[in-house]
Amino acid sequence: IDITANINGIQLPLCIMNASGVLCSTDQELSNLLDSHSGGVVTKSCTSQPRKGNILPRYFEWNMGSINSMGLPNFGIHFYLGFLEEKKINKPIFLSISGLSTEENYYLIQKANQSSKVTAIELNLSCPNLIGKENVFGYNFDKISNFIEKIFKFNKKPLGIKLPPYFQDAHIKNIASILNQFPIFFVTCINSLPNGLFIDANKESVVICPKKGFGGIGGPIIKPFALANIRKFYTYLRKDISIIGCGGISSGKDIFEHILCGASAVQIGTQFMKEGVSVFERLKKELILILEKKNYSSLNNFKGKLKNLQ
Ligand code: RRO
Repeated sequence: IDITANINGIQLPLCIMNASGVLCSTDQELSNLLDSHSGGVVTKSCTSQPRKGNILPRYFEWNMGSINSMGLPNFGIHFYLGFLEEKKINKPIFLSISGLSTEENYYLIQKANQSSKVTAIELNLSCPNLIGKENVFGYNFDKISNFIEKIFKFNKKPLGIKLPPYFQDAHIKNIASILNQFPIFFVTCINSLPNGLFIDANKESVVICPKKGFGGIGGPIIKPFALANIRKFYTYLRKDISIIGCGGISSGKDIFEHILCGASAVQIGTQFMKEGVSVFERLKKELILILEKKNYSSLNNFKGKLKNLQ
């Protein structure tokens, strides 16, 4: 059974990889990912300079989900490019970048273009947790088109965009029609649901410190929103823009559902945080079992083929 993935020409040995942000910040974490079954490695979103991020505690998980307000802690782009330079690379590398301004993003993309170790850029337009920069850029419909046009005046690397969840059909149509005008390789959807609030009723308190407890929600409870966004983008995007599904995956069945909606590969966030690098091999086995039962020999047998009633 073939469960490799093809992201618009980028070949992943397995259609399952990590989601940016989770256990992909340090030398040790990235080395562990390179050594794991993960089909690719995406790095923690980086900025031009190192950042400490928000005050602790800034991550909390419960049975149905997770909440985070990390605030983009990272060692800066030069650390990530330096790490890749030193390592033997055995799978596709996605460098996630998340500049705090358009100018910073142009700089980061330029730097990424200079590294032969970066397979593709994942441009994060969906960070929800920046203090003093509350806006999620992916919701700024007016500015996105101009911004992306400028990027493709100089960018030569395969580039994809990490999107926030959208909640209106018209918004997805609008973003898709903008993205369809550019040579984008893939979109990754979705980032965490912004500005959620989890509380501890016993303590009568929030559970994370920054921003009075508000943060991005991930994990099982966001799966329906991830599936909806993947499905709509699959119908509105050009067929040569691949979709990487992210959101609420903790089993092989969840991966099957993402692919049915149109994902070509998937990323694991909250469940990777809970389980560590062994998650990739477990999910691979669970997905293979499902395909065996259904007599499918590759993802293309069912990718995007979700049925409607009647
Ligand atoms: O670092 C974060 O707070 C963070 C980022 Br950049 C992001 O894209 N998504 C998220 O849930 N947290």
